[in-house]
Amino acid sequence: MFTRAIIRPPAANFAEGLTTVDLGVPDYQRTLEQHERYCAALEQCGLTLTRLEADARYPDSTFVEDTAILTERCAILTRPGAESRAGEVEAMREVLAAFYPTLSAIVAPGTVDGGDICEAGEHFFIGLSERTNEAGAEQLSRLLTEAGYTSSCVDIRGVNLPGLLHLKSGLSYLGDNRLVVVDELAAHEAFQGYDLVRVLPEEFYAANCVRVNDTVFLAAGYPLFEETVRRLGYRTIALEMSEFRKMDGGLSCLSLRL
Ligand code: CIR
Repeated sequence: MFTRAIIRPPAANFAEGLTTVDLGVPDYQRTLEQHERYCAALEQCGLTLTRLEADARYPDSTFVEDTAILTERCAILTRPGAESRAGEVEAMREVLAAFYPTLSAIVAPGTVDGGDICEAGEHFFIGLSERTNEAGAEQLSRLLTEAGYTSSCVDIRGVNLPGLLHLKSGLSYLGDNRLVVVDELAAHEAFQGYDLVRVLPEEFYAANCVRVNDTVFLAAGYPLFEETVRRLGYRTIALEMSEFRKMDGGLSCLSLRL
């Protein structure tokens, strides 16, 4: 059960962040509205929010998930793979110190973005990507092992799917041994033994969804996927994500849940 989430609203220069997709410039007002609805949905699920100040020094800093990996037993500060985001971690250190007695950290030459780390109960999938390198994955794997978890790597660097910035852009864990996965990743050996919920190619953005206690948050506008999740018995909340998508962001990256 999550009881809390950490969020940071987008700053006025949000549109100056990094992106690999060509979907236009986000509208700031709409971005704020979408973010506020996301926060309201978290509160509706019973979570208490730690609302950080918008930070214009880092236009991507609303994507707080990339700065840390939070588990029931440990918290690990990342070392983001994009230089423009490196400074985001320091601020998160202070915030997390209030909730965790000790914090571990990924160190150079390792890089890890939280968006590449998919928790699946006692197991963690670690994406190797443009942001998360082998050294970072090894450090993280060791820290997770020390905490009693297992992990495996999934290399997405050769996968040809525009918008697949992080592993979790194409993979989510619903609980109940169920993984949501895009076609391009479905055959990976790491996912054997799980029930796979496939996302159709035309709806691939929907693969980044988040189970928040008894509810699955999903991106609005992907009706087939939403229907699939409902039929599996989950309550759903569909959230408009158009402005975050323009900056390669998904639902999971807008909060750190604990
Ligand atoms: C970036 O390129 O770092 C941001 N524009 C998007 C980060 C999205 N984070 C995530 O999916 N975990």
